[in-house]
Amino acid sequence: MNPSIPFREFKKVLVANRGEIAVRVIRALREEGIRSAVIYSDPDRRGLAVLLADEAYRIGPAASRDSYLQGPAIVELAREIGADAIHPGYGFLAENAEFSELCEKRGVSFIGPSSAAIATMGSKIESRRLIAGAGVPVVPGGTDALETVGEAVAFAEEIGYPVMLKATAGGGGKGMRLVLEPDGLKGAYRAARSEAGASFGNDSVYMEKYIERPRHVEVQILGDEHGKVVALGERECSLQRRHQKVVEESPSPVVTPELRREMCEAAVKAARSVGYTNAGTVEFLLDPSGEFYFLEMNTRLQVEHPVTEMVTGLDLVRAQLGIAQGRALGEEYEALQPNGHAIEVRIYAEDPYHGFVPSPGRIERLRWPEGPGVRNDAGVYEGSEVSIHYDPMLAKLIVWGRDRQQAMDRLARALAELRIEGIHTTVPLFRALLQDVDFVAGNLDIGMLDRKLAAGELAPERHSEFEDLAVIAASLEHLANQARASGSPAKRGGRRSQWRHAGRRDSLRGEPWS
Ligand code: MV4
Repeated sequence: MNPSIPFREFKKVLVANRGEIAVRVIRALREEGIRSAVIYSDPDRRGLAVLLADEAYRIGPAASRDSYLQGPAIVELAREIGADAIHPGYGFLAENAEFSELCEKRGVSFIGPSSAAIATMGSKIESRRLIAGAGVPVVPGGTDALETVGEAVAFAEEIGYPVMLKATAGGGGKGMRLVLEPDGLKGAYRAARSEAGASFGNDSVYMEKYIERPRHVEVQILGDEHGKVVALGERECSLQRRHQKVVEESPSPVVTPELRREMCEAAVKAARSVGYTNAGTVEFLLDPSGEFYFLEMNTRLQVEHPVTEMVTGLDLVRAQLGIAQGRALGEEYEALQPNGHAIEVRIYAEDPYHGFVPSPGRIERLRWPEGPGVRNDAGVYEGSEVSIHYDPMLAKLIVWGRDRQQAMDRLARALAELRIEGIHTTVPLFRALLQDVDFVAGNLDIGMLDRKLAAGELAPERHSEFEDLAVIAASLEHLANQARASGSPAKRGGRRSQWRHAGRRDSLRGEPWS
């Protein structure tokens, strides 16, 4: 321990988030013996996080900008209630350098990296420069903004088509344009600049060589305030729909121990280059030839952190709390090799077979899967109202197995147990994915899900043919009975269909509510 870094014991922490991640943090706080407080907006008053926290405070109406994004009000609330620290979760204020700075100024610990690290990683060209300088491979391309179309044309000639234009303030695909040929460059340059300006209030763009059919592989890192940085292995997040992750797993089906060592080393170098502390993720594109390139760094705890927890046995929120209190990372964080395999599916309140339209409403019936190797991180319960105001992710279902095959088998079993009624969810899509040869074989890339959906693959599993047969048989018998009844009044009402129960889903498939 570095004695110049004071140990700050947290007695109470304010969770500045909602849904499953607020619940996740509250659980860690209780395990650590730290009092939890949570903020909530009007529609979240009966949220699971409010039920589980020791204290809950209304922060405002539904709209995020009037509630969960009210940085100064949240910091003042933390002071009023005597919270030592704020955990921002992910989204909302988690990667807002101004907010983390305000926390520190007002004497409330921000459970995350320094505001300087957040700001540096928020600039794509600044982070590229710094990280390339640290000897980490970055996607080939520029590290300067392209001020004119002429500069863009000249640079594309230099690096060769196809190229990608990206917003320097970007991330998440906004202000990004793929340009396959010289013809498309001028239009794409203008479009990228105007979209970047509208999205980030900063219209500067730069250019990279386009990497074809890559995988998205990211490395979890932790840094303490004593200069130690560790990498906890990778997550494969290639199954995405329009930049929205859908399935994640660890380890990646294609990362060998040697590649893991290289990627982890690169991630540690990237984190060190900004003096990174707390939990973070270094994202890479892994091309089909096995080359990897730094893409960006996420300066927060990520949605998919549980797959890393399942294969390392660590508790990442506990680690975050320890780091923020000034503790040094112990030996348990070193030289980790993944134990077994974990897969996470994100359950969204969206209809995957109607363009993923949001599906708000009341969860009328809910049965979570349980049993060996199953973890469920949910923000809802039976009776919850799913509102349209926030991210539609309801829960994450995470399974662990000795190897990828057992994890897949457990995922199939868990999905068979799972029932959510009252709203549409992405659950049927996962059942279909488990029938997909490419998914099962781990043949993934970042465009795969969109291609398969566009091609009409991954259609919903048809319900059992037995059910159809039972319905047909029952109808025939009903008609026969009617015919008999009208022919001879003595028999009327005398017979009941033997098919009455056979058509019920529960008699065939174990469904409890038919
Ligand atoms: C790329 C790329 C291919 N080549 N850059 C998308 C989000 C943004 N943060 C970076 N993205 C990409 N950058 C080069 N030079 C492909 C993507 C990309 C992607 C990356 C990660 C995960 C999913 C993705 C889906 C589409 C495109």
